[in-house]
Amino acid sequence: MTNKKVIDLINLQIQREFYSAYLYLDMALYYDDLGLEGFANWFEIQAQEERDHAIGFIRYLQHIGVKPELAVIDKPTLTYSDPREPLVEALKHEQFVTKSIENILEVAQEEKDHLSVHFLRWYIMEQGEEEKNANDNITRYDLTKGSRGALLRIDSEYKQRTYSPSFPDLD
Ligand code: OFO
Repeated sequence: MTNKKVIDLINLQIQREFYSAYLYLDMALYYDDLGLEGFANWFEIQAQEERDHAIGFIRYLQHIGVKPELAVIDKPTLTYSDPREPLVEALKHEQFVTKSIENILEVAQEEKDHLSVHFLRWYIMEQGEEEKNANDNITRYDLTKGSRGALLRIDSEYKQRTYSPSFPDLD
């Protein structure tokens, strides 16, 4: 059966996923301001995916008959001095989120909350992909070695990224 400790952690995770969306939207605004519309697009779509992750947790609580609790979302306060910095901060943030979800999974395992354990596996896999993407973004940026032309080529590629819903399956 589902368990109060797990439910509290999921409510906290809802807030963290919405904060992720807010953080990535802030990064999108930073890039847009620099004229790097492709990077802005990439992060705006990432923000949409993070919102989906929050909604995924909300739907799960509803699925088990629990009313989700929405908390205050902090204002993103990071400032950046060059276009590489948001990429590094995004990777650090994903590593933080991975640890947060792993913690929920571990508590669910300890509490023998098998339904939550099963549900959370989707998020563990998703985090693996998100950390890889964040790492790849840094690697690709570093390959430009300061060439504006190379940066603009990546930017136009990132402009092609399109949104596809990112929800766990509840059926
Ligand atoms: Fe919600 O996956 Fe990133 O943080």
